[in-house]
Amino acid sequence: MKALRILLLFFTGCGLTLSLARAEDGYRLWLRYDPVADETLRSAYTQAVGRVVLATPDGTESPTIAAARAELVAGLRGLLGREVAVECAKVSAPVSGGDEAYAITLGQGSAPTVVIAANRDVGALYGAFALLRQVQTARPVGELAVSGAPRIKRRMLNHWDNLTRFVERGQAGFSLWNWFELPEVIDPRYTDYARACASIGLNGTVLTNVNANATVLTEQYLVKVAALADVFRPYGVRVYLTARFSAPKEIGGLPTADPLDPAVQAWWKTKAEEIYRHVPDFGGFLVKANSEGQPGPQDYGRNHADGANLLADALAPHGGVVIWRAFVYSHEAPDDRAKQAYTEFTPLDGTFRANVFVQVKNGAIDFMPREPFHPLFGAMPRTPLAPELQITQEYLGGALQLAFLAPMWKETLESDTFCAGAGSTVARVIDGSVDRLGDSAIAGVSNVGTDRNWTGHPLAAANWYAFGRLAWDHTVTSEAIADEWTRMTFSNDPTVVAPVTAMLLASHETVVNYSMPLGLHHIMAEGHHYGPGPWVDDAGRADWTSVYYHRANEDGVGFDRTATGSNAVGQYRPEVAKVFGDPKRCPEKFLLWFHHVPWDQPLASGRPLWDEIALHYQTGVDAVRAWEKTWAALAGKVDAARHAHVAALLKRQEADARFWRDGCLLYFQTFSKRPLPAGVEPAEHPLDHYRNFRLHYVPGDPAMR
Ligand code: GCW
Repeated sequence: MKALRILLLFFTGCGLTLSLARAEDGYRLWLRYDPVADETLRSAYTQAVGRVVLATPDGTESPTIAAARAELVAGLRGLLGREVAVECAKVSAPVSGGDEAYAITLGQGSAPTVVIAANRDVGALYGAFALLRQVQTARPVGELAVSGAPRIKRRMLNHWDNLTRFVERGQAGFSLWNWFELPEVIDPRYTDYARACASIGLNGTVLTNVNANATVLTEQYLVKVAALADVFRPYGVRVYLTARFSAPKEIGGLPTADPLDPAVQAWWKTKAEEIYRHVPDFGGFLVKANSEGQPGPQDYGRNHADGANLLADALAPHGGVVIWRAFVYSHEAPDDRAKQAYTEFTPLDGTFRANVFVQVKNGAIDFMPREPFHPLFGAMPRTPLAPELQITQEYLGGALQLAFLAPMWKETLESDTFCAGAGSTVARVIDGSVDRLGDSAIAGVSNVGTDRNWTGHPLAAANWYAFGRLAWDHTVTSEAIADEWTRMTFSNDPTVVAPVTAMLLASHETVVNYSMPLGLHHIMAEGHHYGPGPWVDDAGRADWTSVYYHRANEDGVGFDRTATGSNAVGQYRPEVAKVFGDPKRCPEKFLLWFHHVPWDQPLASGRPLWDEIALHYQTGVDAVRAWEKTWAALAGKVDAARHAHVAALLKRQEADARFWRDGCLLYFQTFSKRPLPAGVEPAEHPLDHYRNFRLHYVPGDPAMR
């Protein structure tokens, strides 16, 4: 009753209709199109954008041109408060940069025409979003004339979405795909999803989980897949599916799924034909095989190339590709888990069909808060490698903690593999500029779900945005991405932009500090992966425990991956190996990844390792507390609903950061036997409190699938 009265007061105070219409719930993401606040700028835009022409070689209307027009009309209406005519025309000269490129030019005169030229209609769509972005981010009028072209051809989201609508490692509600209602019921949200993807240049989506269910390949489901593909097509987003390797047995009635069996080959060929009848521009298959219990070619004594080539041959006549994951490790293999993918895949280089990608996670373990780049990026010159990044924050606080991931992804992309001499960065390997293999791809494991704001944490949408922007152009800086996203999502007011971008840019390092600093990794709680678990020593298999990775004892902590240990450093090129392999030259952020270091070993600061570890945890906690203050000061500058939501989440993050700090330091202290250095707050509870704490029903935990 009291709440109702307060609500009513609120609505009468600021005008009922207005507040209802403008209630900000995050649904619009970065495509808000609210009026340009700066009057001078607004009238300058209004003058410069008299009308817009979408210029393509054939100059005709297509569903994609219609989508571009609709976006421009609605966007400019919102931003400028007027109707701007958008027409089609034939382009006079080709635009450099290929099929998806665009070039915007500004005309002169009393009703100046803005021309968005492109070689294909989808380029015009990307140009439309670019024009809107320039206006949304309050760029000077001259800067409306931008051009762009992607550096990577296939820019896709991977949805770890089950047909039950459970999203593995997803914390933003259920899967967007309402399989049961499809194909008849088309949720308008599918269109908004495609708009959001297209606005940041994404052109592919894998609808289903890599822990795959063959049912999606049945006729009953292909009709539903086709309905989604029809919605996404005008936005340039192609559909891909995960292929369960044992599908010929499970839904095909065959006694085997052996890739060398002619009946199995014929089954996949027929299945591919069926898929393409439903989805003529189907992108292809993503496959997790012989990994974490998934079936695969090794079940029949065959190798990964045999498996990938089986599917590649079925898809090739239709132009489809296979994206075969290198995320493999076996608990029967006694070797360091970090080495296993390299060991298994490098001998296969050159044996994959031309339409196969090998999809490689950014690091060799598994989306840890920080990993050195995966050595495979420097080791398969004859195979197109597609990086797999994780947008959803499986090990980075789920949808409850702020962790802006562009700096982490950039760190990997800018790492030098030295595979073809200095400057052979991961980014240049994967965009094809090192090995010139033709096709290129990049994937991000999606963080979206049915939450009204799509990503749960209002600031987590920045990661969806950042992934798309980097997939399009990996040279864009994290700062530029944070700046754009903040302006489009909240405001161009510099007193909002500066503090919000500062928070975003510091956030990944902050989460690393309070969870797994200095190269510590895989010390999270078991199963759901939320919160600390350095004590996990019994998880069914050694390589799922934490003690396997941190190796703490009374001498020190860290995994010796040098020549005296597992020699994982030997999988990097010598230029890299000699840096990672030398405890004096190894960047401290990777120190405990590669070295077992004595607790009293002085680090660069002159302080002993133990003190540095403790201070990193404290620094992480302190940073979150500082954000709480920064954010509180934004009250009134950020709409009330999102302000309150983020404030509440930061409160949770502060508590979670303390829990990480206290649990980990108490645990490691049992080995270091050293006191906390000055400035580090003592834990609130004894170690057993943290060790015995159980979280229940964590969203995204596969136990809930
Ligand atoms: O990180 C692990 C996750 C699994 C995931 C697996 C993978 C989809 O804990 O949930 O399964 O990686 O990437 O295959």
